[in-house]
Amino acid sequence: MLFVALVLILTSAVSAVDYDWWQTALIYQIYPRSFKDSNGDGIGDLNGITEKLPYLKETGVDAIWLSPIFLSPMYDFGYDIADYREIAQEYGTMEDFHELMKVAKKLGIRVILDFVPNHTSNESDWFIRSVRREPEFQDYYVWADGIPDPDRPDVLRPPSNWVSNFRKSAWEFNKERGQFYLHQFVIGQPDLNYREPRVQEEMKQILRFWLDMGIAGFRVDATNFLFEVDPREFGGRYPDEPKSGVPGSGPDDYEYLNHIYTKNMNESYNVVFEWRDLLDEYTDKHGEYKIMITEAYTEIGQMIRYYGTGKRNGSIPFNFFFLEEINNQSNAWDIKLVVDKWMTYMPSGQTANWVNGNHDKSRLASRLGTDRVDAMNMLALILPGVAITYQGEEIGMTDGFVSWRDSKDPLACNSDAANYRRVSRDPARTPYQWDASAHAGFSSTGDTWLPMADNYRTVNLAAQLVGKTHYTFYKDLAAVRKKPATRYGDLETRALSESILVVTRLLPGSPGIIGIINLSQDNEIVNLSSLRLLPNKMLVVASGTDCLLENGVSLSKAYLPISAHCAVVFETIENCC
Ligand SMILES: *[C@@H]1O[C@H](CO)[C@@H](O)[C@H](O)[C@H]1NC(C)=O
Ligand SMILES: *[C@@H]1O[C@H](CO)[C@@H](O)[C@H](O)[C@H]1NC(C)=O
Ligand SMILES: *[C@@H]1O[C@H](CO)[C@@H](O)[C@H](O)[C@H]1NC(C)=O
Ligand SMILES: *[C@@H]1O[C@H](CO)[C@@H](O)[C@H](O)[C@H]1NC(C)=O
Ligand SMILES: *[C@@H]1O[C@H](CO)[C@@H](O)[C@H](O)[C@H]1NC(C)=O
Ligand SMILES: *[C@@H]1O[C@H](CO)[C@@H](O)[C@H](O)[C@H]1NC(C)=O
Ligand SMILES: CC(=O)N[C@H]1CO[C@H](CO)[C@@H](O)[C@@H]1O
Repeated sequence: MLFVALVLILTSAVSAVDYDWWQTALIYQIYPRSFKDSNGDGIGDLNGITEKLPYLKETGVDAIWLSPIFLSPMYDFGYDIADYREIAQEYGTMEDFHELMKVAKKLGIRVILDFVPNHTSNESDWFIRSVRREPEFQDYYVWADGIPDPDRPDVLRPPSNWVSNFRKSAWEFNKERGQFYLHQFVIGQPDLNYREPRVQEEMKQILRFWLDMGIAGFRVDATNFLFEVDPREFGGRYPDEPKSGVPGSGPDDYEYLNHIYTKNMNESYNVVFEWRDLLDEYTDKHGEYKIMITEAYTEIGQMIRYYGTGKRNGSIPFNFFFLEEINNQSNAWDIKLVVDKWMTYMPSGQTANWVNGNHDKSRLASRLGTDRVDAMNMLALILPGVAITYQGEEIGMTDGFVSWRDSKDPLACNSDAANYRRVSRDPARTPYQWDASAHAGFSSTGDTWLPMADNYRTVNLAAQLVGKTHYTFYKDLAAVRKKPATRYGDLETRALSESILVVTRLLPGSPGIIGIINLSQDNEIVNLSSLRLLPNKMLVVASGTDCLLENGVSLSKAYLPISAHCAVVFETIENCC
């Protein structure tokens, strides 16, 4: 007896550090400005999020990732931070944040914060002191002298030809300091200088500040822009970038140049590895693994390096291939290749992740069509690893219409009335559609920061809580995700034809999980007899809006009628294998 008790104590001491949770986490991205407005100012806020946490728990979400909630002049809606340790007033107070943490903890929902290390706001105290050349802050930003114009010596040209992601020169002259500063994004977002050790130390202190409050980790913004080339390698000057030759691009366009000196510098990876080590200190202290997910839109070889090396642990780099390589015409073969691509390049033993949308991209239902929403949600939730849902994907929200006059996104506003719709991210950020009441239950005022999407009276959560809906399917998927085979089972993907995609997850000693998608217009019978390890009898456990099969129906693997546009998940009655 004593021995058993001792073993129990020892095992529970070991499992006290919850290392595993993140490897199969369902993470829900909240764009706070558009989630829920609790005080009637037309802008979402922290108390609104806290109010809706029980709904997220009910849905089956493990963690929420909050897009930036920090003090910011909001030129880029929080991705321009004035003070990393303060909450934006329009989102609430530090007390509100503590309350959110308290409620989340009680419900068992982990909280992940957005960390935006690539730049601060120009209203940051650091920037103001750097402009004044205060010794401690002098080199916090990337400053450089202008080049006198040979024709007009009184005019200074920018230090190099670099172009901002938001068009035009990436250099802005500051009169007071008499130098140019670098901004890879908007003018109000000066780039931090990671070659200054003080900056690196400061950023680590910020990570500690929030970790000490019990958050579960960070999503890190734009890690591939952290470093620029070291000017010391070029005689103290920043070198021009070569032209890319992209047709139709002009000198003001970001695509015009090949960004060999401002992107994907090797030093960026080391910084991420150091942050990983810092997070690991908290893993033991808090008895829970701290997650880090990094954003870098780049090619796969560069992305994969964020996972780490044999010697250093790294982060989970966002897998953006669902966003970039699947469209409304993709067939089963195409989708299989996109899934396999990540699984192929990912170093063995690492954790995959699947992303169907975010605040920068057209929404899933608009990008791929409403009839593919269930299919893509199913893939994200039954494939191995982390699944990330952008708010609204679970109910198939589409992009809203935002007129030129109502536009708020700097990408749109830097464009013009004729072209803004091509670049605007506002349509993917219209407020969450809770119900069919005025202002979709998002706010008590009609004066919301962005207009509601027109279809909110039909597409909303309240209308989908019961019956065969995107939401009930999503909820069933979230439940399937908790099963051992979905968490730990081996993965196989098969395209049985141009239109039938099959995903199997098999784990010895557990019932198998099988997801099937029919992308065609025609009804077909699927015969999975060739999957020999798969037990014969199976039950429907999640059935999408276009499926005729109901949950609980039992079928043989040799005869599975899958209707058009159906996404369906089965669980085998017997254990595999
Ligand atoms: C910050 O930049 C914006 C332009 O993006 C400008 O309007 C504003 O005056 C700047 N503020 C400071 C303090 O430099
Ligand atoms: C960057 O690192 C990679 C991989 O370690 C290496 O192959 C490459 O030469 C490095 N590039 C530079 C410019 O140092
Ligand atoms: C990487 O992390 C794992 C588990 O989190 C740990 O066991 C391992 O020692 C770490 N490796 C390095 C090189 O830090
Ligand atoms: C597919 O997407 C393209 C490009 O967004 C769009 O023009 C087309 O109408 C869409 N087709 C369908 C069938 O939705
Ligand atoms: C897929 O749906 C189409 C359209 O209803 C149907 O004809 C076809 O038989 C279905 N495929 C399978 C494998 O069930
Ligand atoms: C399914 O395929 C197997 C061979 O792979 C075949 O023996 C069986 O008859 C097929 N079943 C049906 C219902 O078509
Ligand atoms: C890749 C990228 O654009 N990352 C972020 C860096 O900062 C800008 C401006 O704040 C954000 O809009 C981006 O999301």
